[in-house]
Amino acid sequence: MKLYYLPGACSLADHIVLEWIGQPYEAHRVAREELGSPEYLRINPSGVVPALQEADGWVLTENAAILNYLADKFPLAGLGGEGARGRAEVNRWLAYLNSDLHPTFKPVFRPERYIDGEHAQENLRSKAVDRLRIYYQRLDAQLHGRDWLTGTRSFADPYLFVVLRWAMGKGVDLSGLDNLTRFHARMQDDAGVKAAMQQEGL
Ligand SMILES: N[C@@H](CCC(=O)N[C@@H](CS)C(=O)NCC(=O)O)C(=O)O
Repeated sequence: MKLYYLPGACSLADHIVLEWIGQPYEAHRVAREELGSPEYLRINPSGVVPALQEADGWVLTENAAILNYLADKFPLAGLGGEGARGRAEVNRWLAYLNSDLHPTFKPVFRPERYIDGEHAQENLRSKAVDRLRIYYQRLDAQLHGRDWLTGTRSFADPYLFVVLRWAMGKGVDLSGLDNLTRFHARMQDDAGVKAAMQQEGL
């Protein structure tokens, strides 16, 4: 298995999951300028990371699909929740992270993709940063009395870790969200998280 990643991007969630699974894999760093190259577009026609390639050449894209696939392929790792409801709970939080919270970062990272003019871009960026706090408040409440989003470790947790790193890097107000702060510290201490981050040069 080969994971295509950009350092610190949402692909870090898959990277951590691969470390937690503990089976052989290759991590392939994609340079930002390679994302639009014909070679990489053959791997992921959207020109984004992550992509996961199997030894027979089959490629899977879309983070939510990759994380579910890894959980199904390696059930002993126990990252996909218990039974139908357990999996649904994991996917509930993954969907929240992947389809609500993550897209709100897009105008924070690249406001010029959405609006012209420096002032308008700053305004958009700052509104998105404010909006993000609302998402983190809900996540903080979910972590009340829990070490992991669904109570047991799952593939949703590394995704939360990734977007927490972004929030810290982009000045999202996380004050008072102590469950999130503790979660971030626990994850940073985790051997698999450390290994993935080290490989990505973070
Ligand atoms: N829908 C895709 C989105 C992936 C995505 O947004 N990847 C970002 C990194 S977190 C990316 O590669 N961005 C490069 C770019 O937009 O130029 C998924 O969930 O896998």
